[in-house]
Amino acid sequence: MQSESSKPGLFITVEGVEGAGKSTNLSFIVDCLEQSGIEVVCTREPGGTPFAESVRELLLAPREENVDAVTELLLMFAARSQHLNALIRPAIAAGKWVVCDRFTDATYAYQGGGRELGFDLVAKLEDLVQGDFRPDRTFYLDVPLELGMQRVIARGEKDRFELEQTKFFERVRNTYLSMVDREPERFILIDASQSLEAVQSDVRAKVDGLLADFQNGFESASDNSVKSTSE
Ligand code: T5A
Repeated sequence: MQSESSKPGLFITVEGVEGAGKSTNLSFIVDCLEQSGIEVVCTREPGGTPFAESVRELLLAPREENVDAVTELLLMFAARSQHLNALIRPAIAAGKWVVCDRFTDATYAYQGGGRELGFDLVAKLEDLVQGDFRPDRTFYLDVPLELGMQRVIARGEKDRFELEQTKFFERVRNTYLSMVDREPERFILIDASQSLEAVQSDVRAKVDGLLADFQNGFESASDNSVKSTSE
């Protein structure tokens, strides 16, 4: 549809608790967009560039030493700053759509909610690192914790976050759901407890709607277009 155009691309994120099916559906979203002729950059957080992927390894490796919650929060944003400036912003400015597995909503949910650091500290770092850059649309894949964990366990070894207790993940999911409620214009809520076929049928319908909106002069939930053209 557009590449290297004068029009900036969109920033789409995919969120959910462990095992919600983010990675699986992210590939599906990318396929749907590419079939429509859109040039897509597919990425993830924490990570997305070689340096940020090294920070990801630091963050996810299970370890004996307890990792302080603020240390974890700062590392998430350190990786994000690199990712945003080296990959996401340039791609969007070049007219590509960036589809990202997790972004700052995950920090609100996991560090703000799960680790109980609260929203204010996360919001301060969000402003510092991102200015007013925000996702245009966010797919939130909602799944009951037990079902998500069953899928993770069936897949194999757990990372440092997946070793957390149920209470932690309850806070994470509740934080996500409260954000979905607060920003219905940005979040696209998907019932991810259904069969993969049913989930992808819902995702496909939402992507088609997004493409139609885009063709009819998409109204972004963020201010990225203004930013990326003015930078
Ligand atoms: N984190 C991240 C923070 O704390 N703060 C932050 O700011 C950020 C950015 C890594 C961790 O980092 C934390 C959160 C995370 O704990 P991650 O790499 O996104 O983040 O890791 P996970 O959430 O652990 O990703 P997973 O791979 O475990 O889950 P996905 O991507 O949601 O699930 P997916 O697609 O891999 O599917 C899991 C399995 O379920 C099957 C799939 O085939 C697969 O086997 N599946 C289904 N089966 C039946 N029905 C369906 N509908 C299915 N959908 C998928």
